[in-house]
Amino acid sequence: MVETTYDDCWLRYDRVEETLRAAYRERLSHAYVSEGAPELGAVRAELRRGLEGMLGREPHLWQHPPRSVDSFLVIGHPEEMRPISETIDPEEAWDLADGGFLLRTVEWEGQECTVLTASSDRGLVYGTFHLLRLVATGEPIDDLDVCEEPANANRIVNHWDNPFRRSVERGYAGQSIFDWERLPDLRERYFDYARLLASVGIDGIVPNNVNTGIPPRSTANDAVAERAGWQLLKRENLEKLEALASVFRRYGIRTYLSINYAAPIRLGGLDTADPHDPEVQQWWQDKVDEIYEIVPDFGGFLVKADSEGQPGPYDYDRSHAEGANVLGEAFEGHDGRVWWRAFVYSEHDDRAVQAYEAFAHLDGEFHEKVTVQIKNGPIDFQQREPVSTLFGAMPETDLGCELQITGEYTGQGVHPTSHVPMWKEVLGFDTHADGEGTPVKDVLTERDGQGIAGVGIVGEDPNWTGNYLLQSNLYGFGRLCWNPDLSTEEITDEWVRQTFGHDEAVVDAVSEILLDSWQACIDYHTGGIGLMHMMYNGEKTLENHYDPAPWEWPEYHGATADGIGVDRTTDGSGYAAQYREPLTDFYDDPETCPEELLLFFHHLPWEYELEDGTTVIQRLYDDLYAGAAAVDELRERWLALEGQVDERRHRHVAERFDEHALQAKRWRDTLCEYFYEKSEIPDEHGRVPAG
Ligand code: GCW
Repeated sequence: MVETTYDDCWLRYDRVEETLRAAYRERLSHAYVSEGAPELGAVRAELRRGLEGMLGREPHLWQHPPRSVDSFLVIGHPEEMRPISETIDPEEAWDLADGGFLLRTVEWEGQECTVLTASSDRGLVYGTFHLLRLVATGEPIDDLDVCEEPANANRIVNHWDNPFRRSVERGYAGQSIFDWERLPDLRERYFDYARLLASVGIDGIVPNNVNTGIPPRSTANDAVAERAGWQLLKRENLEKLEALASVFRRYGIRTYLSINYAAPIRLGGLDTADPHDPEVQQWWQDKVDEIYEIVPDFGGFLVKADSEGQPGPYDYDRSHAEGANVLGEAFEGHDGRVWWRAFVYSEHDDRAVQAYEAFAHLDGEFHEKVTVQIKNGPIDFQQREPVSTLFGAMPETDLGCELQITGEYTGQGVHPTSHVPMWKEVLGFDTHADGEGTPVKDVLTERDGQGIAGVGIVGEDPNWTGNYLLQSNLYGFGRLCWNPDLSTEEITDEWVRQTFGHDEAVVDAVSEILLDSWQACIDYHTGGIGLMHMMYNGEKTLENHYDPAPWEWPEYHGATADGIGVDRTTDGSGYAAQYREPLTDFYDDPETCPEELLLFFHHLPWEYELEDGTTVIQRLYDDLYAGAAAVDELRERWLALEGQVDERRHRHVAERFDEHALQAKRWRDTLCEYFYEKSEIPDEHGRVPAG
């Protein structure tokens, strides 16, 4: 297991400045840590590694309270050890939500103790990472009184990794890290990935693609079928899954599986997968029981059904609720559940309305073991979308939100686009589900069966995420799931300091690059006022989604000789009518509809005047130019860091910026020329070539 060629990301544990070191050593050189659960092994190992790196020596680990020192760290459950039971009210600690922890400086028998306690083993893991983060970011730890609980009960990464083949759908960081061929043999990399996830509070992992019949759109042959994701439900593969689960379990992370709805036929030999068929019901029940015999803390199933060629209940004229509930029932009596995706669309004039049409009327009909997992927007992880209407439409259903950590539409590992500000916007959006003041983040945190899922970003690349700067999206995803009230600036600052150190010039420059990257990405990909989905699709087997091609999907931008945008108002496709009032009125009227979403909701004349007097066409030109210019500026800021950031990382990111700057101009020019062709209205500033 010798593999040390990949990056530590934000867990670098670089030596802290000398002036601060003594104070940390005083508190952390001696640690009395509970034993027992595997998570506590992870706690001890992380303390050794982190403190050795940051303070220059490993802590001394004690089996009892050390009496010869002034100060020590103590980690364990409430009531478990005297320095904890005699200083912390056990109720306070036992009452914490799963994963929550208390970190407090107390005095005990004349000694100063830093106490970390939690109601669960994973809480102790999170608390340990929190403490190490305080040291890494240079925060004082002399007088701690921290009480943290995760806002979202479930914080899951969904890998779109194709087992055995090791390709990653929408992955831009190399092959899948999961080597199913070799499992149950374990790789050091699994442990390090688990550390990265746990350090930001992620508690679940789905290691295989939701497209379980990969490649879904090509002809299946036997060799392909043998290596497809649906095969993971076979006993021999469940044993491999348990090996993987044993690693993640150590860090408090539960393992799930994406499953294929036709598994009773493909694996069970039945002639139907109809959810009303008693044999099908029995098959799922037996399968779930079998999984729990092998993986005792199994998290559950993730299901893509009746979407993009995957089988589902529609094959039997059953609804999504009927389809999901047969699986939900199989989880009764087990501590796991079903995450049923609402990503469905078909031939229809406006794809945006479809998920709502398929799901909203089923509110209240889903089994209590089912969560409906909704993408943040109604289209598909675009650079900016309105927030999905479903979040405000299903109060009786456990809802989960699906975000994309990987950058399918935001530069594919080349452009360092931070998704954190986008996610903040989504989570803060007021659905009005329960009157004014019902933001998405509150809709997701009402019950234990809810939470946030993020489509994974890591691969075999030494930098994990295809671009060093994009590690910040994995970091930010976890931090926001844990606490959606953290600001983009706070999260960015934490990440930069742990990843690049504390040199203020570097911290400022890297932070500014990340903070400005999303707006730039929107501007050069869309023109900033609500257009989207103008990318190239390419050959059916090699969907590119990276290059500009506005002519490929005209229905998404609606450009004609008379204007641009798509009428999704109540009188148009009706998407706006799916919101709660007053949102419907707000979006229906172009005067109140926010400019950044204007052309998503309205088809407007090219010379429609915006608030500042600019016309729609001129604004598109201007924003496309501004976006490409902003990328040049981001690139300059990065280049200026030469010599201040280590050569390897500097060069790697600089190379990607070269490509980024070119690609932003390609988008700008392609879209400008296309809009000119349609509108025949020249750019006031003469930048767009006429014809
Ligand atoms: O965004 C689209 C992607 C597909 C993906 C699908 C989904 C996993 O282009 O690659 O398939 O969404 O979310 O199911």
